[in-house]
Amino acid sequence: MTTNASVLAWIDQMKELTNPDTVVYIDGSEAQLEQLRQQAVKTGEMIKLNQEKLPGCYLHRTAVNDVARVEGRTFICARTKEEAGPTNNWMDPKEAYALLYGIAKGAYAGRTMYVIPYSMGPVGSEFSKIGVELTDSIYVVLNMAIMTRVGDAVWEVLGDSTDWVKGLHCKCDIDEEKRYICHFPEDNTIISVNSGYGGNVLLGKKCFALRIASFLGRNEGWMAEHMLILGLEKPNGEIKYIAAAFPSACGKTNLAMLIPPEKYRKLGYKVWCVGDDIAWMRIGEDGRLWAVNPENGFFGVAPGTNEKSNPNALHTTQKDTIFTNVVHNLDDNTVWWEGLDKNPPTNALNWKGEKWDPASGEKGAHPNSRFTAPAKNCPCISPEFENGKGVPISAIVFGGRRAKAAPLVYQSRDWKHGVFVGSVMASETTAAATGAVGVVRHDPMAMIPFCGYNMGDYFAHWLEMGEKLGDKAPKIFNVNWFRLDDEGNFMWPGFGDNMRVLNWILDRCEGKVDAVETPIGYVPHPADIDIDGLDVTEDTLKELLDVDKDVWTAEAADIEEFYKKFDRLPDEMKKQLATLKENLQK
Ligand code: GTP
Ligand code: SPV
Ligand code: MN
Repeated sequence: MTTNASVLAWIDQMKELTNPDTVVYIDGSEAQLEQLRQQAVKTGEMIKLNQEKLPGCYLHRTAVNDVARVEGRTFICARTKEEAGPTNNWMDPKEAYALLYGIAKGAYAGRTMYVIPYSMGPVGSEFSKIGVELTDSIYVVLNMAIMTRVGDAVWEVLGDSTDWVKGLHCKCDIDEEKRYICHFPEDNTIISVNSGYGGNVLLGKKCFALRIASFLGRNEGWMAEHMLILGLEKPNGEIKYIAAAFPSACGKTNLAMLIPPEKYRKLGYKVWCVGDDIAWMRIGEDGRLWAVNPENGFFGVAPGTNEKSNPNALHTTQKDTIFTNVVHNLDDNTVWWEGLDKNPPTNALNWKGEKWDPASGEKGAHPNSRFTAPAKNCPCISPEFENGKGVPISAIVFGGRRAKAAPLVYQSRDWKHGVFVGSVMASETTAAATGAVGVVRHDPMAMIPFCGYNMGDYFAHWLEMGEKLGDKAPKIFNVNWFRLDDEGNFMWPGFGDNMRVLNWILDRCEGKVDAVETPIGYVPHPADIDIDGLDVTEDTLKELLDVDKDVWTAEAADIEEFYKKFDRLPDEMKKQLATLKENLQK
């Protein structure tokens, strides 16, 4: 419990509003969490899985209409529409409070209010931040207890400070028409109603650690980014750190937990996972950029995760994990999803809880089904994971899902050009958000759904960070694992073999290899990407690295169109676009 006056006053106000039967403070103890698990099993909110095969694991199904983030119903309620900017939905804060308090009124009647004190980043670290989430969902409590650091230790660190983020979540009736995910950056407040799905309701994650934190970062001179953080250990024991931003369901978790190809493993290469989704980065005393993963677990995409693609993730989910919207194998009370193996269970329920026949051709798991697993389960979790100072970043990598256009990898000419490269990212949409899948959309820095303020100002903030970092700035790259051939097959094997591209990236950072200058930046000499032992021919590699002038001329026109949206586009970005167009005409 806490004696913090600002917290207690707010909880009183929210009690008055939501009218719960009881209030339970989450203390972080295993005993309390276990009691909640039992309660959730009793009510059917969770299914206890085979405890011999999957100790501590549970299955949860969301409502059928509530399976992904709802970007159309996510709002940045800054004081003015201009502050929210052209890429965010905006609602006037007064109106938003009135609307959402109206929906939340009496929403906890007959229910329990759970009070979750949580820390983003190690508890008590200088760079960590505290939030309090109120929820009427045990599923949310149990997920937050995996994804963040929860419990009494957080109250102790908070003391009587008013520097914390308020989060109110009400399940209500999971009514799509009344679903709102609202952020009030000027008030450090988040309100989420009528959803029970991850990114909409685990308020520490996208709502706080990206939308609110990006706003705080801009004001305080640091960055909150949709990035994985990995450490690449070389045979001599040296570890270099890379941060990479890919849009949702575009390969962050997979890259973060990469297992190098056998040949590299034998040489002594190893990848350490610091984070798989979010990076908070600030300039350290040494002038370099340091990154912390504010989370404590992984909320990962289940489909496609298997012993070959991501054995580390699979291993991570073998205990103390909550699975959401996957297949329930009734034969042995375990779980399954598309791409796990070639033996779908025949006696099984699909993600909706209906009897499912794998021969029907229908998917059993939802494409955005997820696992929530503790970071400490991960076999390759970095020894620096709990280090609140973070790790120094050598390279920043942007990437998306592009069938054509973007080459396997290229390097920006400098930081400013790198900001441009990030700003013109485009990627095919995925099942992580509701709406059409496979449509190419612009997604600067993979932050389109997560930037908590005007994105023109966000670009300016990136430019400013570069000014401050000077020659200590990480080098900026772009990758694309998803290029397709004319038959629609991936041209690059991806997954563990992405290590071959990371090697080139670090070689470039260390000035070890030359590159080919193209209109869009530096591309590798084909000989510098190791394809030894791969099914990739030299011709394919050349094609993967090809920068087609016609395609990029069309791309430049498209960027110009996209940029028109921005009311506060820094001049530097316009200059960069002009340079690209010039380069393409040479
Ligand atoms: P969020 O959690 O939504 O932010 O997603 P993420 O960026 O962490 O994506 P994740 O690593 O979970 O990958 C999403 C999907 O892309 C999975 O189905 C993967 O199997 C697939 N994928 C990941 N890496 C590669 C790759 O290198 N090549 C190919 N072809 N597919 C990949
Ligand atoms: C994403 O969609 O980018 C995720 C999952 O990482 S969610 O928590 O739903 O945002
Ligand atoms: Mn994500």
